[in-house]
Amino acid sequence: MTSSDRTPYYITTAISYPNGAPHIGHAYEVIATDVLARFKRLDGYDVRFLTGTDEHGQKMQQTAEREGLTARELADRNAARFRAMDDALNISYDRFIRTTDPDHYAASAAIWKRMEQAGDIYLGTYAGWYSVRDEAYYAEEETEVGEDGVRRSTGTGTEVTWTEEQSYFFRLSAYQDRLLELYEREGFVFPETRRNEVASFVRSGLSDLSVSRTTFDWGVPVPGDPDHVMYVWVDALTNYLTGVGFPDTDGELFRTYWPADAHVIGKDIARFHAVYWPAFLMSAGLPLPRRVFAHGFLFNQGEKMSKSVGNVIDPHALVAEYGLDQLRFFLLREVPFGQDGSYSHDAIRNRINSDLANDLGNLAQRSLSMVAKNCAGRVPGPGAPTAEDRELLDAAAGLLEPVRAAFDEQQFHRALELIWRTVADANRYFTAMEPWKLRKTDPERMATVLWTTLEVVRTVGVLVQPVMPDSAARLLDLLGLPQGPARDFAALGERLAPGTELPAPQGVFPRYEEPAA
Ligand code: ME8
Repeated sequence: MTSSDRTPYYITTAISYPNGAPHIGHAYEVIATDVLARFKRLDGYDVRFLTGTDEHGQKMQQTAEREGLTARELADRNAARFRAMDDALNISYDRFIRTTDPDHYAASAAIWKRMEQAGDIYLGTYAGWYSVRDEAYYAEEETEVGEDGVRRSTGTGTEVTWTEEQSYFFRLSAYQDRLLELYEREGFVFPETRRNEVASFVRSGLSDLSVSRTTFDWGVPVPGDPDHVMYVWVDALTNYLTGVGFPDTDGELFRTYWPADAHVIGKDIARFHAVYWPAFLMSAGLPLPRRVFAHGFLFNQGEKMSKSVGNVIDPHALVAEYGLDQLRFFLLREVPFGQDGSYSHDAIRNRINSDLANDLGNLAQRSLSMVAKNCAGRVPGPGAPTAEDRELLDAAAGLLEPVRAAFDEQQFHRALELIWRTVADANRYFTAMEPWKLRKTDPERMATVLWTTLEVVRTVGVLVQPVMPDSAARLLDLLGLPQGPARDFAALGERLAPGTELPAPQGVFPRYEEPAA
């Protein structure tokens, strides 16, 4: 199949502020998005996957000043760390965008001019509360003064400062009705709780949005007025367009992939993606993304991560401790996507030892080692199936459909739960059939039991590739399944070919052993 035969699917993560090193919350988002991108590729889509860093704004400038660097130096140093994290996490992005990339300046200027031509940009004076930490404006009633006399955002707890300056405004208030209509569209903002939150914010009335700043200069210059830089969220959101070649709307990238199918983001930035972004696009006369998925927050043993508490977890350390695929599996299996989740050493260890080592690892190990010993290391040939064989094979063959449905709603934990139910069935089947006894009494029946079990391992191996790319590849290697199309979801309906020579079996999912004290 050439790429043009396949349905395009454009998926993005939020772009992270590189004002510090990446943490596990960043890793969580990019892993979940990678899993979706890989799933769609295996399911026959022509996927484009964008991730990167959001490098402008006051927060970056202030952090750089504190560290005695220029904003550009800070961005260069930390963007490299985000990219290194993505590579260490096996993230299959097609482009790592930095908002300091030259083509991004061109895209940001172009969307600005379109909004200006639509009559939606005007010059005024901004006076109100601004949170540098959140890079967000808040209405007075969204803030409160704490006992320490400091005014903070009630939603995020970050300090706000009074800001008064000449500013360009975007006529956001004109989009209220069109936005409310948009939220009626099934699944534009997902999950439902976030949609309700965003809709009630919009229903309560929208003010025009200040979209430029004059008190610092680390940003994209406003076309025609270089005293102003764009408000960082205007340029940040535009990254999704830059990633498909905007402003070249006639170009192949743009024509193929825009509008985006999914913007995957955290719940704290739903307002920017579900209110400002569609309004900018409507104003610019561009099609709207199909879905904004807001995931929950990840906490360390239930506690919010913060530099001052000292519980910020470096994703590289978790990979070193538990293994990459183990971490990827844990994050998606443990935390219902969309809800907040927690991770702890015990929870990760338990998932590794029960789901991976005991359940899937054991199923593969015991069937493959019997095949190695008793079937001359070749895929055995099955005889006529019994009712039990058929039931198990049907369960495996029936997995794709509900797993795909769960993925389409980003219910990864549900998809994995379904797959693991079949793994448990297969382990029970294997134990009940006692193939080790059949070896002497009925070798043909033994061959059927082993083949049936390997078929389940193949199906599971193919389906878990998005979540655990390396481990699944090793598992499929052990089954002698050639790389390439035989591992696509379209090939799930095929069967393991009897007689295929198999490599010597090896454990793919080791137990986690506590380091000696
Ligand atoms: O918000 N758990 O950047 P960012 C889960 N530059 N997700 C988390 C998290 C946690 N503990 N902490 C952060 C920005 N995230 C903007 C985005 S997009 C055009 C601009 C998520 O570095 C957060 O919700 O603060 C966001 O989706 C992403 O990490 C980057 O956060």
